[in-house]
Amino acid sequence: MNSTFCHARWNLAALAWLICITAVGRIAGAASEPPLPSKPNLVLILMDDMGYGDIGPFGSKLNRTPALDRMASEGMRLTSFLACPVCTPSRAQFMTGCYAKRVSMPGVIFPSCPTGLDPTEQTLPKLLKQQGYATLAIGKWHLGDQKEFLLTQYGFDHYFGLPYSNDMGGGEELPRDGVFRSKKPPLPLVRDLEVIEVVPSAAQDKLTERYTEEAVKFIRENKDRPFFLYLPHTAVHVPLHPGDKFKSKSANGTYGDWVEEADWSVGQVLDVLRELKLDSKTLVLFTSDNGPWLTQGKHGGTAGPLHGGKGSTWEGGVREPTIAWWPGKIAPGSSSGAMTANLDVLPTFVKLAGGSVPADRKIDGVDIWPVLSGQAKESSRQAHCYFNGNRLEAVRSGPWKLAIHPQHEGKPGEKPITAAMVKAYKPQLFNLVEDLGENKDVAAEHPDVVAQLQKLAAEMDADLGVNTLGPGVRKPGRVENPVPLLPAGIRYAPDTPATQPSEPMDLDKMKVGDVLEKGRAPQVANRPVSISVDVESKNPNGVIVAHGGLATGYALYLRDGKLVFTVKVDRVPVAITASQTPAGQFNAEARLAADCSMTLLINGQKVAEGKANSLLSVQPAENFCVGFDDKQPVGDYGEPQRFSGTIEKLKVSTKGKP
Ligand SMILES: [Ca+2]
Repeated sequence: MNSTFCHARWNLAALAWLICITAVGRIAGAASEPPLPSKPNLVLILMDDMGYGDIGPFGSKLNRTPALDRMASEGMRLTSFLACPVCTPSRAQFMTGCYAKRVSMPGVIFPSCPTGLDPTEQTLPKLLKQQGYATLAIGKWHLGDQKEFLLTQYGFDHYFGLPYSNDMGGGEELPRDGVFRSKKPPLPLVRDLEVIEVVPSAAQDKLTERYTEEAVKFIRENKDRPFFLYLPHTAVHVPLHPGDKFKSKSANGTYGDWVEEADWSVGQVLDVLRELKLDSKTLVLFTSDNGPWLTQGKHGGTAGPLHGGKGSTWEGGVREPTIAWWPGKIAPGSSSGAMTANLDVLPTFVKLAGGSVPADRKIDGVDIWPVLSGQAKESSRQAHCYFNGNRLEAVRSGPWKLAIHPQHEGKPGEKPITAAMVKAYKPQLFNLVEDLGENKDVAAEHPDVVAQLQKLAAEMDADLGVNTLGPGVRKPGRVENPVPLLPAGIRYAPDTPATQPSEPMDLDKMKVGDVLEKGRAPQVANRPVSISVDVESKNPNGVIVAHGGLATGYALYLRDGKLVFTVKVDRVPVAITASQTPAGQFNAEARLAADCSMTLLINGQKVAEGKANSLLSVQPAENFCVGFDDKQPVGDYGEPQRFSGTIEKLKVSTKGKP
């Protein structure tokens, strides 16, 4: 096929998309679909941080992946399977069939977090259990680490694994006095609801092998009944821990070693299915949760031909190396570029199991069995939304992807996106079929396509919100007093005590340009926060206090001569603005109360009020700054951002009133 023909063909495809966009275009010939074996076994193997270009079937020449090569030669490569930029939201989408924002799981959850996936959600394992499936999860969960949010609360009969990322633990060997003293609690290995071991660094080397043994054992034990195996590996997330048999064996360093061990693990699972003659009644889906962690250098993977990596809504951050395998049902050596996503796994698996998706709530994914079985060329889902946290950054339909917000690339040394960049941004349009690397913005050539995609973004705005939380967002689960997951009889004592958490802090010597680093800053997670300060500004714009950044934080500042207080949780800012702000010196007071109400006072008089979406769910990752914001902006500041004038008598309290 010559390139001119190829180009013409894709332009026709693009034209067809425009004609069809108002009709839901499923091409499946339902009448001719061959009958399915009743209740096939379902296996979902999920890698952590593996990139699009990290395995043989997706072009890797460095990592040897014979099991995945064979899996692809016996099954279907899905070349446009979309996940999320980071771990937690991706996992929420697999488990609920919904955009992570819809189920309030937009960002990464850290240990001892008070929130988790709402246990009343209709999850994939719950729906399969209703169809008589045995259900087991092995590996990384990352949808809440409190007992209320562990896996057996969501329809899994059993669970074995490290429930969050392998870089989130501290401490090494179990101390003799039973008290862990480290910056972070130790990594817990959990069976069902109990911590059965802690996982020091060396023990991580054995995780892939142990997970694999558990998986094979489960398949053998359930060979005579339908089962669902969810196997979200700890591999290949940094820190890298390949097993002894794989160390220093690959041509791609420690990262390649761990990819090759993961490939061995896939081979073990497929081999036991073949041995037990279950291959003809088992669908196995292999994929990853987000793109490669490019800032980790040689310890991160590669996105191959795609732009960007983990943390990004460029394709490299979200498009995953995906293979579907079911000998006899999925054509061997086949490939599909249909737009599919982790959202679609729940509807597809539940349908194959004989169930139906919940009718009492909105589910975003669709059944993609018509694509996997070769009955349809395209999915019946018209659009895909690329969220980064709670912010919608891009929308895709057919071959077209419209970026509506500046996108991080997830590369080392990248400069933060500023409010000025957001303001000046013009939407960029890419044809992903002609331009997989998203190199050429063709918005100017296709205003009609831009308008169609903007319409889809507007529809999503009315449902989940583009920057705010829309009416379609459901609440997360929440506990009052989160605790670290520890083995019985063990205590945890943080070795870096925070600055007095509940006392007013003596900050009144701080002046414009001063910074308190993260550990010394006011400890505000899940607490009310109040700021009082005397200010006199020479400019209509300027930051008074800023603490936090892209995801979580708060800021008090002047914008166009008016006092503004912003509280940002999970990337969604809520700002209240004083209608009038006096010239000369005045006292400004900003309060975020325990009930999430926000109040702004000038010289003791209330001048604005509102309601935040929640308290600050985690300690902000960036510094506490006076008179400027040193990194990612919390608020929508004007220019100049730096305060000019005097800032005096600053007080911050996390009790309520300063
Ligand atoms: Ca991940």
